[in-house]
Amino acid sequence: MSCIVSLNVFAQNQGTVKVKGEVLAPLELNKEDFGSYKKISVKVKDRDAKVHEFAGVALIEILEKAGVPTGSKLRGQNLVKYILIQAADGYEVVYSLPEIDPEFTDHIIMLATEKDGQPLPSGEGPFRIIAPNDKKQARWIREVQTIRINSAKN
Ligand SMILES: Nc1nc2c(c(=O)[nH]1)N[C@H]1C(S)=C(S)[C@@H](COP(=O)(O)O)O[C@H]1N2
Ligand SMILES: [Mo]
Repeated sequence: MSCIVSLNVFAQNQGTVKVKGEVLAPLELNKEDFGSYKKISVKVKDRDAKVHEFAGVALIEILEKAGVPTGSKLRGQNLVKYILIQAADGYEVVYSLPEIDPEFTDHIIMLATEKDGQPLPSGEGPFRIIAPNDKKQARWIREVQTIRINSAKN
């Protein structure tokens, strides 16, 4: 039993999130890499109807480090780009770039790594999107593996 538990902890620590697609610098990040990011937190009601404090980094900061056009560059052709987020179980959700860009909105979309001071548990983490301003939690995607920038232009 203790063996299974420690294997599970090991698997969690190995978790990475990939940033790819139409980015200048593809990234593969683990929790330690987020040490150089600004840590943010938010208290918000989860689906269990209880308020939890989630901590992590802003999705926009990750995309900026990957060279995705944000702020003043987010215009013209760049406005048909979108963020496709894919999870370990095959679940996928989309956000648009202006939805997460601070020049367009004050809404924060977080890539959370902690809940109530603890790493996110297996099945939820190690990375989970928290979008406090989405009243419905369907885009609070758990077990995030890949953040892909695509263009909707055809
Ligand atoms: N990886 C992953 N994240 C997911 C889902 C999923 O199926 N897989 N379901 C979504 C939907 S539709 C909802 S309503 C909530 C459900 O959260 P809950 O299972 O904690 O109630 O998670 C969202 N995040
Ligand atoms: Mo849902």
